[in-house]
Amino acid sequence: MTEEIADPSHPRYQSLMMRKKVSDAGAKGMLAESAMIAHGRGEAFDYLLSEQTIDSAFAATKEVAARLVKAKKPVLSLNGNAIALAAREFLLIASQLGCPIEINIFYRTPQRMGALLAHLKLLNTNLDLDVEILGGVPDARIPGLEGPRAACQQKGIFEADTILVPLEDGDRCEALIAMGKEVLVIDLNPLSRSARTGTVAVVDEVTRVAKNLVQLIPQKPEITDWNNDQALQDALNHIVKTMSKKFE
Ligand code: PTJ
Repeated sequence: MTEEIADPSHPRYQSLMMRKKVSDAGAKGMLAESAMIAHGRGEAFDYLLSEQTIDSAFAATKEVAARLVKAKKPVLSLNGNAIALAAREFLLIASQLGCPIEINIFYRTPQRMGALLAHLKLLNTNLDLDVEILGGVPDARIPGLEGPRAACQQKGIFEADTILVPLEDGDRCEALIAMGKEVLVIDLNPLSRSARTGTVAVVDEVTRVAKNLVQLIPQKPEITDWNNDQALQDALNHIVKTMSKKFE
């Protein structure tokens, strides 16, 4: 039986709609089996952040926009969950930057790659955009990683100087940093290895970040002397402050 979605006045409407997006993408064969669990982990952190873009996350998003605009060869590396939740916004961002999107998934199967490529290509056409979608024909490997998750494309991730990686796994984030790249992370968990390893980590929900980037990129913000540890500490402080208020 299909689960009914509450009406828009429901206090958890946005959250329920996001779950539906993940569940629909799963039914189309786009996602890993553990995708909903990963989403649930994100939801838990989002609850602790009061489901909002906190000030330090907005500053981090602005920094990401600045670094993407300044990059010589940027690429957006998208996994299943990021495509399920914010494919439209990421296509708009890639189009603004004139850069490719590379589908790069942790649990790589030909079926999933086919479903994700078809989804992005159809949306690209429907939005009347001309974004290059890579990932289907891997011809390079990320050094230091074993198995299919090392697979990438030469003219995409391999040669990029700056990579946006929403929901990246810690090993791959470290491997990309070891290749000398600027790695721009989106992850609701401020304690994750990716958030701590990335050049800039945005501790915010991927859909909100993508929408903010669409607004910020045309403004061409300036790069700052970014302190990632300070931004992660701000997110943790926010969580502690919000939680202690609940018990006052
Ligand atoms: O690459 P794929 O498509 O094969 O998918 C792999 C998943 C996402 C299943 C895999 O990477 C995984 O299991 O991820 P983890 O280890 O559960 O990590 C997911 C991270 O993303 C966690 O730190 C979550 O807090 C965070 N996260 C989940 N949903 C969101 C999110 N961050 C931002 N926005 C979200 N909507």
